[in-house]
Amino acid sequence: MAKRQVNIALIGYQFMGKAHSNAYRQVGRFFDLEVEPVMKVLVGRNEEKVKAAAEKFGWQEYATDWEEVIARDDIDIIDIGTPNDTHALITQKAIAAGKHVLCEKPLAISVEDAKASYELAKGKGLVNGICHNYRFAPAIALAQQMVSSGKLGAIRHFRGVYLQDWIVDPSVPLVWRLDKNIAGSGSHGDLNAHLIDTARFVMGTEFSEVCGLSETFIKKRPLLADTDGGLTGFKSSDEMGEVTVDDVTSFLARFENGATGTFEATRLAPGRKNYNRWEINGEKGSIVYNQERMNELEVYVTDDPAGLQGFHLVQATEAEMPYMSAYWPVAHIIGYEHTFINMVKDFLEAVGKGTEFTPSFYDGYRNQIVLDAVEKSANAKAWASATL
Ligand code: SOE
Repeated sequence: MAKRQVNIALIGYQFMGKAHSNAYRQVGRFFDLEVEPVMKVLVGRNEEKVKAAAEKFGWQEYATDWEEVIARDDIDIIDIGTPNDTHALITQKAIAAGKHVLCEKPLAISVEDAKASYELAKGKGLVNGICHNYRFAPAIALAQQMVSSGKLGAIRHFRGVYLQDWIVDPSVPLVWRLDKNIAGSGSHGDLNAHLIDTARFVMGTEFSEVCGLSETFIKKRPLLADTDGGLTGFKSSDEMGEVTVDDVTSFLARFENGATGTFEATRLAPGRKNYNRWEINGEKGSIVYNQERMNELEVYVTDDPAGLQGFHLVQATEAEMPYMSAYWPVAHIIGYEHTFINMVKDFLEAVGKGTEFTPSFYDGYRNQIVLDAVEKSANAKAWASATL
């Protein structure tokens, strides 16, 4: 029997547009899906660039007006991969038009807007998702299974750093990720948001309070000569402008399950490229994950016999492990793009079955509450509540 076709419109064609396009193109080649995803239309502001991207990525059509695309009856899913300040508006219009929505992180750049998107989608029977793609790395999904099965006992510590260095050179211009009005915040929203999601996901608990510290070291940078949403190939002008976001944000946290946490995000850590590394310590063991070695987990369990105690490396590529049976034999490793393929697989499954997808808008809303509480705490130099 022919599968039900679901037509997708993707808004945004740069870094995330490329990652999501690749995911839709590949997903049905690895997973047996309930539905047949159709890459219907790619949307972007610049006609020449979006046309070229649509051809390159394999979309049937391209368009420049996202509101017109949302209004189309033949579109089932709106996928949003645009700069952060546009997420809430596009999400809310898409939900109001009865579309399933998969939105890149963040759900919005304020708690109020994130809450509005969450509340609008609630009870509508539409699948809503926020793209925290690292949840879909098999090693992280495996860590979550180990913790929820009780293998580590009660968790006491989450210790996460997310370090990059792509703006350490002060001549890197003011791309949108350095503009508070567009990005919402700097390293904090860009990188701590991922750690916050991972902590909630892996430990299955919520943040209760946080104490933050932020700094902007490079206060002025050249303006962009050409608009570009990517992470490389920028053109600078001779004029300088103000950096309005944090370069580094660190914070302490308490969780509802009694655990404590430390977090640090910066894009000024020379030599660290995409060093999303965290470890958790429980009563009976520890787990370490590093995105730069995403196919592995380091695991220590206290009940190993004396003489054999120590961290050991688990290949998170065995067929029994989350998502892996769709790919290659053990240790034939996967990469960054597979986190997106796994994510759209779960999303399409939810659309096909009429079930819920996680992380959902609720998770995006909770994430925004924590980000916001850290900023408030850093400004007030005091602890802040991170609960609903
Ligand atoms: C840039 O810092 C960036 O692409 C983030 O925007 C992503 O969310 C992160 O996954 C990788 O780094």
